[in-house]
Amino acid sequence: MKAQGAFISIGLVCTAVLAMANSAQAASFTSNVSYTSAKNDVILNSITQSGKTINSFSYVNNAVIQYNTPRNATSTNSGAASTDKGDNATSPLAPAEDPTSTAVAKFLGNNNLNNIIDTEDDGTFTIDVFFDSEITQDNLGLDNLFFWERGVNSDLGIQALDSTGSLIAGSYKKLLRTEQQYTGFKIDTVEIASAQGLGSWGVSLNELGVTKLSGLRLTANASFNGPDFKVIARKTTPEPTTILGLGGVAALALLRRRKLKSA
Ligand SMILES: [Ca+2]
Ligand SMILES: [Ca+2]
Ligand SMILES: [Ca+2]
Ligand SMILES: [Ca+2]
Repeated sequence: MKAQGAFISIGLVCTAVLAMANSAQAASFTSNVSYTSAKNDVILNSITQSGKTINSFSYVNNAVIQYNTPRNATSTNSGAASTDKGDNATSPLAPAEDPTSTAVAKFLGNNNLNNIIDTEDDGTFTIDVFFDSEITQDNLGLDNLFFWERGVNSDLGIQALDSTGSLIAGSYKKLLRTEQQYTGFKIDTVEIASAQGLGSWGVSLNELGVTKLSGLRLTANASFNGPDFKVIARKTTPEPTTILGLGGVAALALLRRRKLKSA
């Protein structure tokens, strides 16, 4: 009787997983962080989405600034993308108003959500970023790309880059401020005087119409309201069908052992 119940619930889990895999539009996600204050390090430990928690990520490890509105010497709030951090947060380098490509990669390439790229409201940039491993489509039904945006008030353009660094045609998507989800916590960085809510977007490769990517072209112009962002990818794991298959075999073996015991 017990064994039968267990078998039924395993069946339900499998059905739910398949149903999730088939839904093209991914759901919202929860950022699980170590958080002490808006000005300190905000460390992303894991992400929970559709009841699954993932903690294996691919980080940005290379960036190429194609264009970044130059700074105007007479205004401190000029230029576009700059490196920024929580007022009391650690960072790989000191924040810079006119950062190098290396600095951009370093501020994006860790799990500290208080190390970000801040963009002036009317700035324009085109920055290519690359992940430390290739991101490929799987059928877990989870998003592949996770973005955060300080202020929940800006847009960000993204387009997939292949392994040679070339744009993948047709994969552009504009992430809208109105589609951000509030994470439930705020950050206060060097660039701003008081804490702002941190928003998030989850994006699947499906949504970009690609099966794999090595990086992203990130863009904004004056109408995007200066995105202040972080991007981290979910590390692609082995074929989920294999995992499900092995899980099924293990469950059957367990049932058989229980039956033998009770017999
Ligand atoms: Ca700035
Ligand atoms: Ca913003
Ligand atoms: Ca501040
Ligand atoms: Ca901004």
